[in-house]
Amino acid sequence: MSLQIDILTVLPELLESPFNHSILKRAKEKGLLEIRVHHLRQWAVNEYGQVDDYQYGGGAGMVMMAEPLANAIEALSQDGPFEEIIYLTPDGERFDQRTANRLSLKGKLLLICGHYKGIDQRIRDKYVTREISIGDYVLSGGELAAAILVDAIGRLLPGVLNDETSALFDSFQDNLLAPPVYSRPAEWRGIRVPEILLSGDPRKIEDWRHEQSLQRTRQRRPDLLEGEED
Ligand code: 6GU
Repeated sequence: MSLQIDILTVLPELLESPFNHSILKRAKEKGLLEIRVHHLRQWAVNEYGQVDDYQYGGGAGMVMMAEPLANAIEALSQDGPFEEIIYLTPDGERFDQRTANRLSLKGKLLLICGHYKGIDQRIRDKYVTREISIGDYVLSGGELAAAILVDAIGRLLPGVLNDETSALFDSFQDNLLAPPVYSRPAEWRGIRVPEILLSGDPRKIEDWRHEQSLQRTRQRRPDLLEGEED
């Protein structure tokens, strides 16, 4: 199983480097993940490279025009249809681990990065299958949000993570935050690592970690436990 992600943007420079490091770099090298960034200007309607225009009804801010987006979507669909066409926008559904898990099971995705006042509503109605926001704040464009989606989804692809980095131990994978972690030395500036972690007793350690996770989640994110606390 591998995943191809096409990204449509007016700022391809912003997406040049985020996928060339660490886990995502390895995913690409292993052939599990392919990312293709496309400049929307290739599908501009005139020789000036125009892809945006004033909005009907008046008001400040430009709108990304329907025609370049439609041409881009249709051209990029030539070598096989997209399973999801995702528009990144602050008025989309909030991105979470569950959505990341689901999208990691797909084979071909298109991400459309919005800019200015967003994209012409007719493109949303005709092509977009899903609208996603990464949180309740406004970014100046969808590119950084797209990078976050690709990272969260790409690391979940089977074969990307090894046992040590396994997603099974992530915060959120079981609706709990991760427990605290420690490395050497056992005593640093007079502060000791919790003794249980030095005990060598895997069951006790697992219980302790689970308890710490629960405690952290109750304190910081009680919303995650709603309807789950036993
Ligand atoms: Cl996906 N785009 C923009 N422009 N702002 C955001 C967002 C997306 N998610 C949260 N804020």
